[in-house]
Amino acid sequence: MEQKMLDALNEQMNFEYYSAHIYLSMAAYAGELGLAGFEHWLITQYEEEVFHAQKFYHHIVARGGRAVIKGFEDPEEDYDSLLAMLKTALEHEKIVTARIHDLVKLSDKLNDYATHNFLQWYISEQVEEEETFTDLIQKVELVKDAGLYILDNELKSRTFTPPSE
Ligand code: OFO
Repeated sequence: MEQKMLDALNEQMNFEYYSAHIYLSMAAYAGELGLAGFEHWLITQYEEEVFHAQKFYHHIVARGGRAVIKGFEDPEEDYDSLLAMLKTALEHEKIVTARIHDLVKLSDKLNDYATHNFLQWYISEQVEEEETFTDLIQKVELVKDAGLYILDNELKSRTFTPPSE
């Protein structure tokens, strides 16, 4: 494999591990909010990202390359809200999609058909990743409105009873 392709694949492998850390940090944030379901869901997302990274690792090794493990910057710890956190996740996935597309372009340019073929899985996966977060954001927004509706109805029943004196 050409060095340029190998470097780019290594970079993406490490970026996938970085994604894993971001989602684990998001899981911890959700857990702190008392949202055990979101925490669980995000830990599952963390596991998926580790899987994505490992697929890169195996492709690099299978092609005779050396997987180079790097560190990455600290993920964010806090968010303004659950919704803000999910929107950050969606933006992150859009970055990943663009990065995968750049890798595909590079594999085309270098006539690296094996890598081109390998990357097809990630193209489909990124469609799913963006769809998943878009759906979740929509659901949280709907539920939030429903919660407001319930609270609004509850407030309608407030009465004032003047103190008897
Ligand atoms: Fe690996 O797809 Fe999300 O980041």
